[in-house]
Amino acid sequence: MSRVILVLNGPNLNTLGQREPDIYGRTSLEDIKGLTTARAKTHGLEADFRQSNEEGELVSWIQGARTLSPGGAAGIVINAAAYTHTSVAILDALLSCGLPVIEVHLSNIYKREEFRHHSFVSKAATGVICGFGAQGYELAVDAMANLLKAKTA
Ligand code: CA2
Repeated sequence: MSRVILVLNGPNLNTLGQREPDIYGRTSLEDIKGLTTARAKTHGLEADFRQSNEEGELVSWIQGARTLSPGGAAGIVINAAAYTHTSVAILDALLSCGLPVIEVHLSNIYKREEFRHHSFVSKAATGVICGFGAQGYELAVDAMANLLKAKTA
């Protein structure tokens, strides 16, 4: 089985650490990439960490996950950011990708505005981690490693 986890990040997360630190913390996305990659390594996994501000690009990456070079991705961790609450296109791509999906959010979306309480992504996810800041990505990698272990056992 592939040892690659595709870690996808949606719009505006590239500016993380620069604004609204009370909500999103001071850690940059580059820092989170480092934490995620290191955590994946402890499980013998590789994190393919990406960010896009474009919905279509995220959809294309999800569509390509199974055929990702060299052996395809084993699972997807996704923080779709604002597209979480709006994108049927991302939901449809996740539903048809045939891979385990874990949804992650830095903030606790249920403590925030009502419009953030609904997630399209959740309908395709095995589980959701939110409210733990950057640590949520490490927790998501741990959870994915367990899912993949259970699959091969
Ligand atoms: O908590 C999360 O991880 C979110 O996915 C972040 C999204 C938000 O729309 C979701 O409701 C919850 C926003 C990402 C915006 O990123 C920023 C980066 C720096 C400063 C402000 C926002």
